[in-house]
Amino acid sequence: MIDTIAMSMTTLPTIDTSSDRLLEHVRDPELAPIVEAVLQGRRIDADQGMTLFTTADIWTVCSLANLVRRRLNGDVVWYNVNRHLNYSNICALSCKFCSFYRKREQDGAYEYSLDDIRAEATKAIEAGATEMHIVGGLHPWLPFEYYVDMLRAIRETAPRVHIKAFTAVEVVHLARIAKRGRDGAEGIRWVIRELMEAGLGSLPGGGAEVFDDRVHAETHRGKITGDRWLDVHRIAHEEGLNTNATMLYGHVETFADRIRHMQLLRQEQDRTLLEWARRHGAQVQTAVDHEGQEHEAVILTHPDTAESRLQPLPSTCDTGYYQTLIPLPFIPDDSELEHLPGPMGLENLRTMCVARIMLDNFPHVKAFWIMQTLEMAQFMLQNGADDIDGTVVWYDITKVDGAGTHQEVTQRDLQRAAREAGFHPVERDTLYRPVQRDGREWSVVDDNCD
Ligand code: V47
Repeated sequence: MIDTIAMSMTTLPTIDTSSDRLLEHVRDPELAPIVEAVLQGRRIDADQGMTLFTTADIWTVCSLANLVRRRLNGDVVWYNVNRHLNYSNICALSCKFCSFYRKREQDGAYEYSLDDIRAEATKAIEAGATEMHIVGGLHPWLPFEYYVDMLRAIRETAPRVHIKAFTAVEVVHLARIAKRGRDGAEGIRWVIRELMEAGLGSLPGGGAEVFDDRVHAETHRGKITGDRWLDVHRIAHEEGLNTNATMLYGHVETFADRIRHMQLLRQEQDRTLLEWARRHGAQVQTAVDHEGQEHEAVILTHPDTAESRLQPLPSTCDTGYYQTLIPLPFIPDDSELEHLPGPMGLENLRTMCVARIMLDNFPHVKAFWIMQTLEMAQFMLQNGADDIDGTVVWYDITKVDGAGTHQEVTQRDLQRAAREAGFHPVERDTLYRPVQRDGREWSVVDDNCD
């Protein structure tokens, strides 16, 4: 098997992913129907997803992911100029995979004051950032007003910077501390509206972990369950916010759990796209899946090619949807699950590929370079991913290979990484609109939302 993989690696660049010639290179016969389905733009099911995880013919899996990636994003690699801000690591939860959280009395516990936050917003402007990505622990004592004031302070200091903030679990926590109910949808909706009023522009994808009750009980008991996470994002979409989704893999979950996670996200996105299509009078067709079951699918016609197939939404502003999936490899260091090995390179690559193939209705899949390393992210760009996140600067949640919290790359590094991988780098804003830049000055090319 090792020989086969080594051989395939040398032949990879010659595989023509744009036609049925891909079929000629398939070494595992079980993959043939999957290749046919993907070539024809048909959706694959859970069993087929499992085959992608278990086949020895990983290079066919890579080629398929590349095919889907190129259909959706051509030869573009998206990146942004952003700042991650982790406002506090004090957390009421003790998730076993997490090395970030501290209890208040513990060494290293911190929380940002509003002045600290203003200072971060000023630094973001000085660096020409278009986005601040803000998440933190579930702080037991900070009042709801702290979060609203945080957004307002950023809005005042850096009015043009998009605020992507608060994972679903933080949103539920805010509903609790604002005494808007523990679990009701109305409390969540109220919180999201208040935060939007104060400047919130989108929700990041964090905290999804793996949507499975066994994994929940074993690694992050006490955190919201997968159902609740999906509810929060559904409400955010209804309120017009775009969101992302993560999948934290490589710990105690199984391949089947990963596939189920992807299926749930795909199902949710279908629902959102359908809603959007109805609202916009887009074509909604009855499609037949591989088992002969009829279901409704949103068939959007590509404006340039007039080709009709399931398409991601254009970047409209009135309906929220999932923009990006970010597969996050579990990094064991300093966590309670430190005894686990964590996933390695090929496992990370394959998971990225399977995500790209399964989630045919997600416009983007991100190789978060902080967790994947920039070198591995380059390889992933050739195998499903179309985004590498941004310049980042400070990142507290995980550290790869002994890195400190200062983890920064320049725009030039990101552009070089994309070009070296054979792609055309395009700076984007948080909503994937291309950005034009002259040093610190920037503008959105197609700005029809503000
Ligand atoms: O929510 C925690 C995960 C997430 C570990 O939306 C860990 O664009 C690996 O959500 N090993 C935060 N992962 C990161 C995140 C994110 C990153 C980049 C872009 C976006 C986006 C979102 O990191 C947490 C948690 O799920 N995490 N501990 C760990 N030991």
